[in-house]
Amino acid sequence: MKKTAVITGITGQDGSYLAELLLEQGYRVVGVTRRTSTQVNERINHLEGRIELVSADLLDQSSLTTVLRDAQPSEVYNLAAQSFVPASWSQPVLTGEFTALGVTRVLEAIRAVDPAIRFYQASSSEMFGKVAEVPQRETTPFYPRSPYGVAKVYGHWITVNYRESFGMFAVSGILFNHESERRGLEFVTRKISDGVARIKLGLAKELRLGNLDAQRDWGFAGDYVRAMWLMLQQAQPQDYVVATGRTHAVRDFVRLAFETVDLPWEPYVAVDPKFVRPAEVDLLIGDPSKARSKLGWQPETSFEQLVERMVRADLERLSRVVSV
Ligand code: NAP
Ligand code: G4F
Repeated sequence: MKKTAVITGITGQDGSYLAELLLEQGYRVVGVTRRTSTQVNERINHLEGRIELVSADLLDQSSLTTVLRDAQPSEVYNLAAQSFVPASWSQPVLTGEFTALGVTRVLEAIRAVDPAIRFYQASSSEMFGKVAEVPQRETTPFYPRSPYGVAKVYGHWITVNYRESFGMFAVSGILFNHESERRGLEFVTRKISDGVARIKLGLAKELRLGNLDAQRDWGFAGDYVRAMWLMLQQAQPQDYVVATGRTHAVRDFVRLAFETVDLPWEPYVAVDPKFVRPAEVDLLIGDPSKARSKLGWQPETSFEQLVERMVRADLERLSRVVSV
């Protein structure tokens, strides 16, 4: 019989890649969307007819319980969140409701419907914040630096707590930054790839950014959803760091992105204090050895390949707009 998986956040970057992976694995995929006045499902339009969409919200307990009661999944992937770090300073309470308490609501829905459902929580390297050790691993203490990071620490520990309190198969993937051509335009990598493509096509004259010195361990989202799935196929529920083990400064991403279109970066990039954060996470670099040894997971896309694929995808997309 086909396995059923429920994905919250299916309209997001990771939700779309995970849905593709689970369909390939033969799953029935039920995606949770929230009600909006206009339907913007651009990341999953190509999956129409192959996935089922149901309406629920992380703020609404009964809607989550109803979704699980109706869908009867064996696996739930909680990818939904307010995921943009700067927005967590302007909307800290909402971020706490979605990104922290929302996790408890999904866990409570599982407990009410079927505690045997396996649960994946999208934890984040933002939890390491002002890092206590380099590289960061599963045992590294958390020191979050934004309301988003604080909310993710709550989501992480409530997942551990439900595993220990109720014996649930509830795990967290502590994922380092992962990107793609489906990344939201407000995140730095996509802002750069989109900005570079616009400059190359004569649609923009400059790219305004914040802290160019911040370092991130960037991987490709398509590789990272495989780790999520593998975590739920294990005999024991455990948490894993998912990362490449390499780190690069924002400036390196910028330089490579401009190199892809044969332009120097310096004349086009301006630092704008508007994009500098009240508290920064300076350096993230993960140690993925546990994921490699226990899950057999490793990233397949290099940093250089990631930058190139994102810039080329934006060039292609914007060229189509220009030629219309
Ligand atoms: P994303 O593109 O921002 O997607 C977030 C998803 O959450 C969207 O589908 C959004 O729906 C949904 N959502 C937000 N609030 C909701 C609510 N109240 N009820 C129901 N759905 C709601 O994020 P992503 O990059 O795919 O990341 C997926 C998850 O991994 C997030 O939890 C993120 O915090 C975490 N994470 C991401 C990274 C990364 O580098 N990408 C790293 C570590 C952890 P709408 O389309 O309606 O807005
Ligand atoms: O792309 P970012 O906005 O991602 P950030 O803050 O690292 O968060 C992402 O990764 C987390 C995993 O560690 C996820 F949990 C989270 O949901 C999200 O997906 O910023 C990356 C770095 C920061 O240091 C920021 O200060 O880029 C720097 N940056 C410099 N200029 C900028 C900009 N970030 C943005 N968004 N926009 C800029 O203009």
